[in-house]
Amino acid sequence: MSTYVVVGLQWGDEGKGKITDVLAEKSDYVIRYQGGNNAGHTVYVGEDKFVLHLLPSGVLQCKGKCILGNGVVVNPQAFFNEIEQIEKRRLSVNHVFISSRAHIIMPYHILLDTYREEFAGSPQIGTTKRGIGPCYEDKVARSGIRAIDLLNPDVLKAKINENLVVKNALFQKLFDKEPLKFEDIYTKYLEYGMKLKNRIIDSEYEINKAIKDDKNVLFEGAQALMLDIDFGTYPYVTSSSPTTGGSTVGAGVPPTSLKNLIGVSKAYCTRVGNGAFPTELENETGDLIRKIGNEYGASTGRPRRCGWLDLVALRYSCIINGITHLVITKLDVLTNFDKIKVGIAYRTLEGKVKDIFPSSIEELSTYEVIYQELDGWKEDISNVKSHEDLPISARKYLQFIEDFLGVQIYLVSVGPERSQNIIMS
Ligand code: 2SA
Ligand code: GDP
Ligand code: MG
Repeated sequence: MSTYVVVGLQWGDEGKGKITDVLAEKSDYVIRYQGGNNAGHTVYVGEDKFVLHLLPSGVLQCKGKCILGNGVVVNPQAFFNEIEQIEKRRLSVNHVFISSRAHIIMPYHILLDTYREEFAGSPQIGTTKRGIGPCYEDKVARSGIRAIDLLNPDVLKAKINENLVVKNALFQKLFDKEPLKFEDIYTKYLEYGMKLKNRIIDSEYEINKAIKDDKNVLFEGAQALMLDIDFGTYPYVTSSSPTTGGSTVGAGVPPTSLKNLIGVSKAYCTRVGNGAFPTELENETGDLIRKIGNEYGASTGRPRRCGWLDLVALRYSCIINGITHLVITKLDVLTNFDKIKVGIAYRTLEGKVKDIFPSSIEELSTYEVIYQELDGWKEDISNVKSHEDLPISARKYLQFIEDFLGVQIYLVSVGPERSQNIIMS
């Protein structure tokens, strides 16, 4: 019995949902600790496809409890929609809870996110327009509304009123939009509170007790390190900390309780939204990876930008996260390429070779990527179950990644289904 943290090591969509679902079978708790319904975590159960945005991806397999921790931002309507979807398929959702300290996404957050993306004076981040950034802004500004506030009509009334003074001024003066009406929001969110009443809990005590009692506790990250508010390609990032460390503040557990730090990376790279992507392939090869890998946003349907694996970025990500177990997904997508490239360093304008990921995306944009070319393979690997049965070139590809990063690969995923995995060593 132990603790597990699953995080994305690239720009998201590495297949964290699939891995979390697999690990959830043996978990007593599965806890989301940051982000909100901007996430899109896909889980296949046979032919049946589930895309989870807000609920932990362990919801289908975990027999214990699934919790949205204090670090998550919760859109109540999105929560009910997802609950309903799962209930329709005759699966239980009685084990899903929300931390009383989690912040609530309000209609003005979504509008602000949307208006800003369209406003010439703001950087075009390419957000999911789900109100994530503005909700975290209010949390830090200390004007946010938390799950517990939905259960107290007077507090809710006062907080909505205070917020509307500021938000409506902004909508009218800066964006030339109509103000929002207090009554509409208050009535709706009071109703949400009533419906959520039995699911809102002080989760921190329970999670810490579970860890002390030696239960299996799994923390599920959304997005990824390169989208992290501190360590990602700022400002083209999300507004939370999708690191392993983020789970301590996002679920209320001490750093000493974290044991198995599982980092998930695709065998290549993708990014959705704007911002730096050194190994991006804006050509036929990139289009081919998108087609074979079906690289489209799981929440918004946006086409994902595709490129070769960037080992400089991946090593940076493993260091910040302290990864103990590496998972490589979508290796099957690289089948049939004659040659596969991996980024191993950057060259500056002055011709200097760099092997660290820079803090300035302006500087990064002047770098040229130095690639190592490796042999591809032609054999279908989607049903391979053991490392020895992989083609020699695929094994060499994995070995190259392991050697470069100095982190052991623990699992290789060769297809979207639960069973399409190779456990290494
Ligand atoms: P936001 O909405 O404020 O979090 O957007 C800020 C940046 O973070 C990126 N982001 C994501 N990147 C990859 N996957 C995400 N989830 C969905 C998926 C995305 C989708 O699983 O496919 O459906 O489009 C996700 N969520 C946020 C976002 O693109 C911005 O670059
Ligand atoms: P997440 O956000 O990290 O959970 O990833 P997404 O669900 O957004 O995107 C990953 C996509 O790849 C999903 O459609 C998965 O079903 C799919 N997937 C996961 N692992 C594999 C794999 O090993 N091979 C293939 N071909 N698809 C995979
Ligand atoms: Mg995703």
